[in-house]
Amino acid sequence: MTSPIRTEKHDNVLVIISDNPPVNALGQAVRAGLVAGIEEALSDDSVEAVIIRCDGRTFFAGADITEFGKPPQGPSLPDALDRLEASDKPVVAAIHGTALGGGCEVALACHYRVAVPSAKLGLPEVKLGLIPGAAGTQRLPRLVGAEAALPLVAIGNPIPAKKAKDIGLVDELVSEDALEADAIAFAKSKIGQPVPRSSEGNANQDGIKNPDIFDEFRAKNGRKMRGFDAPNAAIEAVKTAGEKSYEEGAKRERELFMQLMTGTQSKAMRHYFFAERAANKIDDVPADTPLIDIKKVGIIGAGTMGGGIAMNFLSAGIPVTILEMKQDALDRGTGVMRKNYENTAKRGRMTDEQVEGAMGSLTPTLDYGDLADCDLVIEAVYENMDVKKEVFTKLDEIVKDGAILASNTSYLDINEIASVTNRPGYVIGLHFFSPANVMKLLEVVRGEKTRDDVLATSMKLSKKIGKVAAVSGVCPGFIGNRMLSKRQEQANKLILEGANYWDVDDVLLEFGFPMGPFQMGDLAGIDIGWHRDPSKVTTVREALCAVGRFGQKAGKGFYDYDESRNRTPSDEVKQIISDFAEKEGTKQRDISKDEIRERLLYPMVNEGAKILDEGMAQRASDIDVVWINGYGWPLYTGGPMFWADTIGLDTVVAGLEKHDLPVSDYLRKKAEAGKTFN
Ligand code: 3H9
Repeated sequence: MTSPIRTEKHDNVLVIISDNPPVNALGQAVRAGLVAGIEEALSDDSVEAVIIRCDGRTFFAGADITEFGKPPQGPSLPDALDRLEASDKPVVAAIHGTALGGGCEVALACHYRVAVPSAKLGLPEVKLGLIPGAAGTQRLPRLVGAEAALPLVAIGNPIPAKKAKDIGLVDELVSEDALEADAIAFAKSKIGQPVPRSSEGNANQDGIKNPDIFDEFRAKNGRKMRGFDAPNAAIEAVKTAGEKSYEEGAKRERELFMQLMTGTQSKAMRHYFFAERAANKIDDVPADTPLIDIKKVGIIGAGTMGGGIAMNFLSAGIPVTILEMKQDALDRGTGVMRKNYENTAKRGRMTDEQVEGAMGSLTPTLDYGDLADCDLVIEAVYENMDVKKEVFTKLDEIVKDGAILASNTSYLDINEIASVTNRPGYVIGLHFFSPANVMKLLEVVRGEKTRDDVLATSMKLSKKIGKVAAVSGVCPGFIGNRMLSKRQEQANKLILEGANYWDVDDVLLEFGFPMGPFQMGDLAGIDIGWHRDPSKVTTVREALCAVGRFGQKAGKGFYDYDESRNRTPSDEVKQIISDFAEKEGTKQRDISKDEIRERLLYPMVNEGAKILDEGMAQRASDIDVVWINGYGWPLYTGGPMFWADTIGLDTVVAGLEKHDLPVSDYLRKKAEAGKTFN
């Protein structure tokens, strides 16, 4: 097998080049090649400096994740990096693309780092439930200080090259189209000087002078880190860098790394990494399907949903024409969009020019005719089949042939909507989640007649607008809401049978969801869809509305709220629920948190199994992607199907049976055969 690493000599500089597509992951052959390259440089007296760079789209994007969990094959990355750093000849990392994880660590072990301005550097290991190796946790703080290292190591978001230069992670920004030449010139300028080794740096003194920075960091980022094991381990490792020698710190890092690597969280998060990428692929649509060029998008409806959807495209540089029925609704909608953008700018995440650029690409209109030349039109109008059919009939007449017509419906039948058009092949569901400019998930609903190119274009487009897409077949509620309805059904039953509604919420919070169903109800407004007749009470929600408990906006719903929106359980509501249960003839009893958890979550897994059995989801991991990105299922459990695999499908079946809940044949068969979903 040929090595992915080759060397080229330019005068007295040896350039070590990796060519390991697609992302130059640091698999065994690459690590071995790097060590061989450095040995070549050291054994050749005519070589006075070394460059490490990559061919293709990026510098090393990290360790090869597919090797995780398999028996290790030497040289290990830490060993290879120690060999690099030990060189007395200056070694320069020449960075383009994304230097991530082990890739960033290669750069840290080099004596110098130069990068093109478009490059990004980061240590995303925590997103895989891990911490970076010794280079990340021990070398980085010694190079840039503990305070600058903490967010990189414990939160894991990459930073642009310019920021990396500002904190001292990159030494020089070089020309975008002359990386190698500039790196060689830089390396030559360092020949003859003593090499700086980041393992010997002492910038980590800030953490020693002010040990509070670690607790302050924890307090500031507590919400983001809640439930995750890796960030705390990462903070500990960075702290150790200030307290112990490099060797001792590296040893502690290894212990923490191995604990995480063998734990369930990292397994789940690595599952998710590949799940997200698999979800973008459609089994029966060839990867080379020609795509439809989407240069202009039309949105119908400038309400919260339509406006949020439009912002996704505008932010990605795609012009949008947005249609409303009345001028005041149009003005209100576009006003909200501008305000959202301006708030983003205030938080420093957008420049004023970018705000004006995005809003400048928006064309508000009251005239359907203005949608004629759009390549994709998405309707986000009222959820009613007759209204949707009317809209699609009109769109079919007006919008040019070959354009995609999409519905943002969250549960209606896409095939029925498509049937009123003369182009059912061009009709698709694009189900965004609210707030649509923030939530990552896009459920792409494939109708019976949806063409391959329409589907492939939608998947590609989803990536362009920063969404994570998963394909669903046509069924009520698609993947996400269909499973949610099973959880909600049990939540409603549980509180009638005597469970405290706050226990129901707390069980989900403890499991790792950001919110429980009754908190969510209060946030959204309990009166949504209420018939406004206080004398007609057929549900608990109607009983609450009848006494003005409309939710957070009224200061009371399921919970009572103070001015800071802190919630307290309400005796009045508990009484309303028990009165309602009595009226319905439901006997109340004490219900444990274990029962609550099992009855909320197992029916979702069972519904997921049915979705798979019916072919409504391509694969179990797509269901995980939907629930993690659209409904806040905790990432560190890997999603509902992976979680069910982890606890055992036989446990799920036994739990469902214990509570007299239905078990699908598909789930039962898998459990009996000792199989898993993923
Ligand atoms: C680490 O480094 C631990 C060390 O510190 C420990 C030291 C002891 N390995 O995302 P894309 C595949 S942990 C294997 O669609 P993009 C990916 O599955 C690692 N495979 O492209 C996909 O395959 P396919 C820390 C990998 O342009 C293909 O490459 N590093 C890896 O949208 C294209 O990927 C990270 O966590 C990998 N490391 O984004 C970075 N990375 O075509 C992880 C990618 O078969 N990677 N693949 O579906 C990324 O964030 C993105 O892939 C990247 C490119 C931004 C690089």
